[in-house]
Amino acid sequence: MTNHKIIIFNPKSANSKHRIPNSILQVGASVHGKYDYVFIDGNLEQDPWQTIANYLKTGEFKYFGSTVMPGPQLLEAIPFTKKIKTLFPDIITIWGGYFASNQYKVSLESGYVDYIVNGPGDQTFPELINTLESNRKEDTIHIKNLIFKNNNGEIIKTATEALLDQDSLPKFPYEYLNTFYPVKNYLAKTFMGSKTLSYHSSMGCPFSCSFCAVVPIYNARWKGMSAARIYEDIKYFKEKYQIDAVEFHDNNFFTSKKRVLEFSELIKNDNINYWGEGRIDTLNMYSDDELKFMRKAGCRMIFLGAETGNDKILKQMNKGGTQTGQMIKDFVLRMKNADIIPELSFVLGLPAVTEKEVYDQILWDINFIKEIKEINPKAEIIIYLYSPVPTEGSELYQQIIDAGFSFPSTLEDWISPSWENFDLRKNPLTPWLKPYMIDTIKNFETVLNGYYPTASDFRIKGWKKRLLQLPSSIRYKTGIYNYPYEIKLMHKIWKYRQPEIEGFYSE
Ligand code: B12
Ligand code: SF4
Repeated sequence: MTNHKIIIFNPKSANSKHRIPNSILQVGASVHGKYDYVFIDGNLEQDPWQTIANYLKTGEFKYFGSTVMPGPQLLEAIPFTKKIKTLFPDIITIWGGYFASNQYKVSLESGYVDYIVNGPGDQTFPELINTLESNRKEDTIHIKNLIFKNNNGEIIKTATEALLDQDSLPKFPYEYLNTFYPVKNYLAKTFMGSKTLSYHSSMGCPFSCSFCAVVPIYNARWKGMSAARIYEDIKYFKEKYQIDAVEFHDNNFFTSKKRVLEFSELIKNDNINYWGEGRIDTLNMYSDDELKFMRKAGCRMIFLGAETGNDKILKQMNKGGTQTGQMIKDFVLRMKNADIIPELSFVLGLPAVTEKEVYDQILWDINFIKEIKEINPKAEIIIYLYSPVPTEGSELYQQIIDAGFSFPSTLEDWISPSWENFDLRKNPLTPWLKPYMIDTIKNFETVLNGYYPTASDFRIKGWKKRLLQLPSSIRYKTGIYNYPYEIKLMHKIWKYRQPEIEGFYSE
């Protein structure tokens, strides 16, 4: 291979115990054997900028590709890409991932991001490199899933490619990744097992919830690998690295019941626990026996978007399907009987006509969460503050624009501390959500996490758990959530890990 080389970069996404970087592995797979490339994982580098600069100084590289999800990854993706354009202006910069695809305008307007891969890059990326390597820049317009600026400075969004048959995609270059970073270091000890693999087995989601970042990219499309193909990879990791747990990172792992049951059948004798994300109304169509069978096969916990117990708000969110508040309650009981832990995420702080309505709904959902805990105390609760995503054309998006919300107008603004908190859904900066409302939600969340510490942080048990529960139980039962400093202090001392921010606690 005599072509120019490519850097494929995964900006730092968590402070410790890192997961295998599937996004860049899949991008690497798309050019593997065709172009020379290197992986840089910001999670595992002491000084990732130095590593990037050292490669670029060789003069052998022409392309810098970075995956970019919102939140902490921006803290490296933005300044590094900017620096590359200043110090090495001939390098072509290419971004992909959820932030890049959803916030493509601000990314391209920065002047230092040349191309954005909009959604799957499996064909787009190699085609782009081919086109640029053969000096046919004018042909980029024919490459699907691409966004860039033309010579007149206009933003061009090319046609969307149909989702590819996932079994036909090349295998991930795990062995090649191993030459940069030992793959075994990515297999973490979690509450499910001593070596946990993160795996991604499908693209997109068949629904179109108006608050979800998957929708603008996939538009209700979903395609998954077959159970046999998933199992093949898991078998490889079991034989080579002795894994005993898998976390599926799919947006909607349980979309196809047939696939889930086939997979459970294949894995049932392997002693491997698994976790995945799904929808309540989809899983509610599984029978009790099927849920119990999945549990037997290793399914320990399922992440479910409950969002709210209020049917009217579920409609406002365009949740689709058939989910209702009553169904959430019924389903957590079925999960209790099947012995699978439901991990329910709620989205609080949606816009409403009056300030009072916004606050009343928050208090209503807090009560609903308490009802859920009564039905199934093992149910895990994840609370997000509603952060708008640009689902243009949706009623909810129009409502938030009308209420005075707008996204930052420069990439640099995205890394200001307040917008970083927006990404982490800690402070969404939405004009209708007042500081006292955020306090109520945050304080309730602290008390809830004190009274019911997540099972996924397996360090908080025994006396630690009892000590944490002592003040929390009084607060939880009396509804006095204000100033829960004693609980916060214990969380701080024991470095309590919220799974929604950094993934499950792992060692
Ligand atoms: C794993 C994961 C994490 C891990 C990261 C682990 C790691 N390895 O670094 C952790 C737990 C740290 C994490 C955290 C967060 N995450 Co996250 N995460 C994911 C998840 C579940 C999987 C990502 C993945 O590996 N996908 C598999 C790969 C193969 O798919 P892909 O990334 O889409 O890649 C394809 C294309 O996008 C494209 N592509 C991607 N990158 C690139 C780069 C180049 C150069 C090219 C050419 C193409 C390309 O080609 C790929 C192959 O086709 C996604 C959801 C999902 N299913 O993707 C959410 C997701 C990306 N996360 C999300 C969010 C919001 C967060 C948080 C901000 C949430 C929070 N409240 O705290 C935090 C903070 C982020 C941080 N710390 O940086 C959102 C983004 C939403 C949005 N508004 O854009 C998602 C979509 C989940 C969701 N549905 O809400 N996350
Ligand atoms: S079901 Fe989940 S992943 Fe699918 S659109 Fe709704 S929130 Fe997004």
